Amino acid sequence: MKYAALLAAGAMALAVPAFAGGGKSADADGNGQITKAEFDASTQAEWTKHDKDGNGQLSMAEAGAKDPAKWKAADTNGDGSLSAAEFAAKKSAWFAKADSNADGMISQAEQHTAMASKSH
Ligand SMILES: [Ca+2]
Ligand SMILES: [Ca+2]
Ligand SMILES: [Ca+2]
Repeated sequence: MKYAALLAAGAMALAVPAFAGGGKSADADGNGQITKAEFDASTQAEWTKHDKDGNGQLSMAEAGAKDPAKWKAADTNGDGSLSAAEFAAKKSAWFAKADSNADGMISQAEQHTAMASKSH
């Protein structure tokens, strides 16, 4: 009986995710620079993740958006939800703004600056 309990405990330990600090980071190769390709891939993944009903449109509720004004600005065709293209356009604008030295990559410093200046 004791053995079974130990095995069960072992199995539970294995079930705990092994990776710590699991990244939402777009820096897929972990070199400290986010290229536009990495950024686009991450944007796509993020959009897909948020589109919970899979209807190809991201509603404000699905995205958990807190700022209706910003949402409306991104919703360029004004239908109340963001298509993948609208979402990508909004993200691309952020990328261009964050890439302050315009080398096509977001360094950690640039990322930090962009996050810090982001108002909620
Ligand atoms: Ca949706
Ligand atoms: Ca729209
Ligand atoms: Ca840069």
